[in-house]
Amino acid sequence: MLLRSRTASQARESEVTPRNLVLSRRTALAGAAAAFAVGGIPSMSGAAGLSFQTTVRPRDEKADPIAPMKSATTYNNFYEFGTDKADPSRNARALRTRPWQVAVDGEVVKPATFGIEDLLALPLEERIYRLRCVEAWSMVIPWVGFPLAEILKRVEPTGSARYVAFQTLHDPQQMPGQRGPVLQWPYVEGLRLDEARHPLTILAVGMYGEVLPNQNGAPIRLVVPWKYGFKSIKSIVRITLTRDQPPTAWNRSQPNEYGFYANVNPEVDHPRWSQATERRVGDFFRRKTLPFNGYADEVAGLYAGMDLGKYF
Ligand SMILES: Nc1nc2c(c(=O)[nH]1)N[C@H]1C(S)=C(S)[C@@H](COP(=O)(O)O)O[C@H]1N2
Ligand SMILES: [Mo]
Repeated sequence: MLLRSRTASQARESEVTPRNLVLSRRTALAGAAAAFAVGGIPSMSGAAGLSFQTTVRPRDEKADPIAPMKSATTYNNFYEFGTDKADPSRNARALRTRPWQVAVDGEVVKPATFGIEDLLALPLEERIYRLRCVEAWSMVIPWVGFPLAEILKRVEPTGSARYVAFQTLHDPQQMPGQRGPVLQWPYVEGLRLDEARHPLTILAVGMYGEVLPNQNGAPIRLVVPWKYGFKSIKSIVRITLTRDQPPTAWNRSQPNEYGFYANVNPEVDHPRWSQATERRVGDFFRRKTLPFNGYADEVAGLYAGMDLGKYF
């Protein structure tokens, strides 16, 4: 299968480990995720799990440990649930993630609406990626998901499709942040079609072997590891293939600070602070920020000939 061979070659420098993990998260029980429980380790009563076959770590980061799950689930940006880092873990608890559907439409031959159960039934992989926030902090997180390309293939983009637009749920009743004007709601994001099809671009449905916590974008969110974290839009309900570059939430709000591309670039500072270094959450010392967040070997070719100072 095409997807598998791509993953294998891309994993040249990687650690590829077959394994199954069992989840303990109680929220999984209510939903269809329970159907994918791995039989193996019935240690916790009612344990439900995501099963995945491979772990892919695109760069060698052996000296670069995975963030404690506690940090990744309590230090969040998800403005629909408040602007403080601690707000999403408190306020997203009640988000209803079942039933959930993702509509895929626009410049496609076969528009389709996927139930979250259909998406969880796709072959899942663990991807250990750095997430680098534009605020100059970062974490290494083990996501569980599948390549976005897998969905795009199914809907068959037309010859006119050049971009992919994403939209978060808009429900001010459930998302108190949407009752205020901090951003124009719903949160929207976009990628060029070749970026969206790149094998590093995934839709994540889990992290740390568990079903995605609400504060991290349950039940399904984008992860684009070579771009600033704001590109990795959470709690997605719509994916639209377009001819023209779609609007993005942060670009719409402060266009001189947040560009469409948002490739991690230590040489292009944010107008109000440097992007040359970053602080790994939990660390004391800062470290150098790497071009494309360390994934230049994989993705720099997508931007050959482009002035990345202009297209920031
Ligand atoms: N819908 C939505 N998606 C979002 C955000 C948001 O506020 N709303 N914040 C973004 C930002 S700025 C970052 S850094 C990452 C944080 O992801 P994490 O909380 O899982 O680490 O989510 C991104 N996705
Ligand atoms: Mo961010």
